[in-house]
Amino acid sequence: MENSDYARILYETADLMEIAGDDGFRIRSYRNGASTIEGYPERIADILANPNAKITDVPGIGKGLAAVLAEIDKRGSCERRDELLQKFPPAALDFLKIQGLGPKSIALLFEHFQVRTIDELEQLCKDQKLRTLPRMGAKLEEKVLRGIAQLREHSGRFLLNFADNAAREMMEYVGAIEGLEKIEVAGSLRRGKETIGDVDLLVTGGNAAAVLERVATHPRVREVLGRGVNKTSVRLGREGLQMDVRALEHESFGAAMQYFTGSKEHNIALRQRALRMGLTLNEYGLFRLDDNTRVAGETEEGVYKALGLDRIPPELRENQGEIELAETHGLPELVDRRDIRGDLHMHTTATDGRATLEEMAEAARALGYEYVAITDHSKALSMAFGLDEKRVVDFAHTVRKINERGDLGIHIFSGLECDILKDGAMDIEWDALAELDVVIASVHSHMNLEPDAMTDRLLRTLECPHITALGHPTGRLLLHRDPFPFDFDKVADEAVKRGVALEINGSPERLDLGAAHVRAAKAKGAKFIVSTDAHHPKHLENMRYGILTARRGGLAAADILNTYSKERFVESLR
Ligand code: DGT
Ligand code: CA
Ligand code: CA
Ligand code: ZN
Repeated sequence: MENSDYARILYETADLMEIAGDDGFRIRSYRNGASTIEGYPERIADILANPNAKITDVPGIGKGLAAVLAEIDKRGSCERRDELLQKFPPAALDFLKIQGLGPKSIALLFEHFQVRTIDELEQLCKDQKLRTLPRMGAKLEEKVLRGIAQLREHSGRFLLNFADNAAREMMEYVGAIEGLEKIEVAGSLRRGKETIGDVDLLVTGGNAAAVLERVATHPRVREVLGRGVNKTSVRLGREGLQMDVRALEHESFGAAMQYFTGSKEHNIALRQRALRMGLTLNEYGLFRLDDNTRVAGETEEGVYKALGLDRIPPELRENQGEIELAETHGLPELVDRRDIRGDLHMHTTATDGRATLEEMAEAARALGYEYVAITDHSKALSMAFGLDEKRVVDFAHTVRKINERGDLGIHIFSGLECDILKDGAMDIEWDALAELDVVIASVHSHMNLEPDAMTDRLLRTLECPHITALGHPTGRLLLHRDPFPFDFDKVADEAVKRGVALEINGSPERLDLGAAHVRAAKAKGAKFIVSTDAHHPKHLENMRYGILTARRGGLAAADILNTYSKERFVESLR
């Protein structure tokens, strides 16, 4: 079990306890414990397994939680969770995933209606029954209906990093087989889509039967869904991620990569193009219609070339004009991970990060970066012990000294992730912001304003002359919270006019901006930063997901400020 598994079970239990009306202090201790474990650098499973380590040495884990963690370690649940799952209908955990429906409302629902399933809850809303309960109204009914629709849309999809890690694990496991020539990721994961339905892997070389056999024996396999001569499908772990592994002949590997990378829409357009050229395209190759001769198939590039196209990067294969561009050699030169010279959004122990400035700097240096900006939270985030004006100014001063000493081997920019207040004002006085190199302005509260009010709020924010970038501009949390509604075009236009960059936040829970917004903003001439919002040194590696999103949005290195050299980046700051 990973730390995120322990954390999830603790959060769930806390939610169930809240529905049950348990003691608030106990609920908080579960949530605090979960939050600590989520960001804890060591594996909880290792600590529990090590007789010389004490789990109560982890901050926030007392004797009570220690016992709970040991139980979770043993059987994936704990006593209180089991009791409550007995007491409430099995769908209680799904109810908690409905946006806009908190534990208190769920408790009321269970008390007054015999709702057992999401379908029944949906019917209650449609029958306008929710509004008969205290503090519930027509608005909540609408919200719950929307929440249910979203839940259905989200169910069965996974975050990009989760699918990515599972794919890497399997590739390493299968890669050990002798004679294996290639094992590659295809499908939406290769296209870098923000959420993944299932993982598609393709292999060639070696003994196909042995490869497919080995897939089924991976320790995380929970269920073998299908087993054929060319394909094995498995379901992994308690989360149930599906993985399809296909074995192919060397000569058709390229065609199969093309076919199984998709997207479906891209493939349909490509097949139509083939037909117009007297060719037929399938997962085995590109063939002439008249005499069935093979024209291409061994490599993907060969398939595109035979269709009169430049090779289209997987991230652009969504049938959004990329085929036309490939025909006229007009595809953009997409940004590459190696173009990135620094990360401009990260937190430290000064607020809610888990590592010191020095540790973050060292990790960034190890990634080969020239510079980083340290951007801790501002005071509105009091839970995170956000910086006030005095601490902001002191911090700018400290960073100047650090750079003069120059002993960290990397340039530090003093920064701040400054909260945007409800009315659009900055959480920190402009004079203090002026001392900093990099200011990221972000919304962390009041996300349910009316769209017009939210637009006005962001337009007012952009009046501040010290902002470098708008942080995670739509506020979405993938599979969890939709973007807050506002007039994106208006805000992006204003950002362009004022020379404020837009962030592509590479945290896999966010990927915000998403590809469609990136594309639209680029068309307006916007500049971007791609950053990780790291709260731990290992999060710096999430740059990879930010880059995938930037590529899906069609960005080149020149569109992104943190591909610039330090000197040029400084010049670009207003
Ligand atoms: P996902 O798994 O929902 O995140 O998205 P994909 O794109 O990975 O979809 P998946 O796993 O169903 O199929 C993998 C690729 O296989 C897909 O991107 C394109 C290709 N493919 C699947 N079904 C069809 C089809 O009916 N027609 C065509 N042309 N291609 C298909
Ligand atoms: Ca897939
Ligand atoms: Ca699939
Ligand atoms: Zn933030």
